[in-house]
Amino acid sequence: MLPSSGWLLVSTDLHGNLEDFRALERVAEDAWRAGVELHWAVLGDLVHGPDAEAAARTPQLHGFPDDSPALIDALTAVMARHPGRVHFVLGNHDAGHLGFKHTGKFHPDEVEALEARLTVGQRDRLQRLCSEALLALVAPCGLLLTHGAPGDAVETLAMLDGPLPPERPDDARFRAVNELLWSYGQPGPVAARLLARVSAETGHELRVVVHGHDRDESGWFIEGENQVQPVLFGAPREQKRYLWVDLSLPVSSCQALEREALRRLYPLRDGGD
Ligand SMILES: [Mn+2]
Repeated sequence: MLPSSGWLLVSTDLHGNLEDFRALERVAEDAWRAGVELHWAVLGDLVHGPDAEAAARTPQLHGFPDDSPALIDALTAVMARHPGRVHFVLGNHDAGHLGFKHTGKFHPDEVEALEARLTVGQRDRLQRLCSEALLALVAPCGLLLTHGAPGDAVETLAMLDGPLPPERPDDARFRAVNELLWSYGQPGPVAARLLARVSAETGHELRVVVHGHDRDESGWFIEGENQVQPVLFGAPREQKRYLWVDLSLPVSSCQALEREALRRLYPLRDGGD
């Protein structure tokens, strides 16, 4: 649960992109230095970057080195410098390192491929990041923040609590956690039902799910009038976006969020946005 004052920086999938992480970190550090009460939500898929073939085939989208090991160190360091201000939400790629299904986007087994590159210290730090990660964050101004787009399987946020991965593959909690980690988007009415349930559970009127996991070359999309994604990974450099949200003002709609909170990670040179 985030506070109902201050500001919130929301960033989505990084997939080992250290340059994007450093750009976000500069935004956050500048704000903290200026005395802003800033929270930073990192919405998962920190690790697992492109292989050489993807970088060569689509350089605009994948032409960056896979700096996943350095990102593990960098996120750990910023969390230590600013206790309670940086919130890591687990992604399906990160979850592979906790014993969830291993992903195979850029390597046949990305969990094994990354762990083979890590020092003992980095392996420990990755374990700690993932085992202490959140599955969802609530902003009382009206946002539910997750990696994937949760739906009907997530009956309550409380049911997500407990050891990961869930032990019995047939139970409701297993379905809920995996739906939250792996879904690309929900039909509007499904997300509306979810938001209504979580609003009743938390006592805050939640209107929009902000998630990661997907990609879009325009750097931003709205689904079902109640789900949004600002995109970093999978958008060309000039379209990469993050959110900068005033936690004290109620969010009325996806469009209001777009108007008031959507920012480019690398501002255009002519100053236009
Ligand atoms: Mn993902």
